[in-house]
Amino acid sequence: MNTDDLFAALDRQRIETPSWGYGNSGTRFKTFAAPGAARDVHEKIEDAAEVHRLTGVAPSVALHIPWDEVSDYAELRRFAERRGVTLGAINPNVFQDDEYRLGSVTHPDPAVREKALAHLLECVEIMRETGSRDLSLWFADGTNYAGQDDLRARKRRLRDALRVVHDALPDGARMLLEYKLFEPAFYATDSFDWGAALAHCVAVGEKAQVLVDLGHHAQSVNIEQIVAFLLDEGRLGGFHFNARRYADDDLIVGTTNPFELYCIYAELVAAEQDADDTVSGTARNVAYMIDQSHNIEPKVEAMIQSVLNCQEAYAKALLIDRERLAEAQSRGDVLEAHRVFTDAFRTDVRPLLRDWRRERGLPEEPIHAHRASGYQEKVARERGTAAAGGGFPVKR
Ligand code: PSV
Ligand code: MN
Repeated sequence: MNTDDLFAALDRQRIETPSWGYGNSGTRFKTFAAPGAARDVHEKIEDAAEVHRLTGVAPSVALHIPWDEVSDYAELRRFAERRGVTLGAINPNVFQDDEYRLGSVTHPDPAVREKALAHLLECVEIMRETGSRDLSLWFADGTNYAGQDDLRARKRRLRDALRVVHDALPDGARMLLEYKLFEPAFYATDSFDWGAALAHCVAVGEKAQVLVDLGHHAQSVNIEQIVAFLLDEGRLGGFHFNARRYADDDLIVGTTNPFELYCIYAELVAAEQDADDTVSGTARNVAYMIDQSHNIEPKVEAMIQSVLNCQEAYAKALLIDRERLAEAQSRGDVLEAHRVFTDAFRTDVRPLLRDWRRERGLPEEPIHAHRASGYQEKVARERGTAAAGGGFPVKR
């Protein structure tokens, strides 16, 4: 790919950041209070705008409802737009209320299912006001013990709810169904893997697509193959980027396994260039989102780093010599194909990205620029240190 095409592709790249990555968050052991951490949705949007100002590729911020609940979403939208960002995916929350102890839309009690469904539909209404295209659905629903509930009944309850939500979506909107192997349910999670999520999406309709969260698989699962499969089916809707070493660690994307991130982007780039319109159209419409919680690291800097890691992985994937790769593959030349594929991964794209940024009036080194800007010190001064929750009950 020549530099012009490469830069044009980099211009099109978008990475959405999550409102919840800017506030205090923690583990079940402790939430540390970070000076300057965003205390409400307005401050989260300001932080997201700062990440976009420095990187140029993070123009939207995802909301989690009710964490980011406001009385006037149209006003929130204007607030965001005045700061140069838009409101992105709406993430309903059907996992925090006491009623959801045995599940939300798959709960054995129809009254609880109705409550959960009402919240999902409320989020569809919010999408209309925020101008959001995507509803990201994640269900903590599941069981902890064999025999606890009827697995097929739970599958059907989930399907019924998804169908209602699907049919309520405005034109042009989508619902993205996330899956997760385990946690918080430890015996059986109702939306447990990509295949089940795909089956639900195909059954409920065209506006339903699968969302891949990098932290939601068993160890050593080949995520890029899942990505390739879903793209080819026209059903890959979005990503939740993060890094994991053990489970759903929600660390900074591209840190523990940069090669995996590269392989994923390699599939996405290949699909973008596919001759089949459904495949290329699907690839071009993927919602790239970060889903991380920053527990010990400075939050805005962590988000900038995350965005840059995605940008680097994408730039490398764009550099793959596709012709040479196809040639080697068709000759059955195993190692030449692997070399061509990994050559791009080994390329240092940082000088190229510095050029791309300079040409666009962005700081060549966004992390340095952020550190030099005094933003962190300013928000620490203005916002102070918000009290943070404690995790487990304190031992006496
Ligand atoms: C669940 O682990 C998840 O990945 C879902 O996307 C949630 O909405 C998000 O994390 C934040 O809790
Ligand atoms: Mn997620």
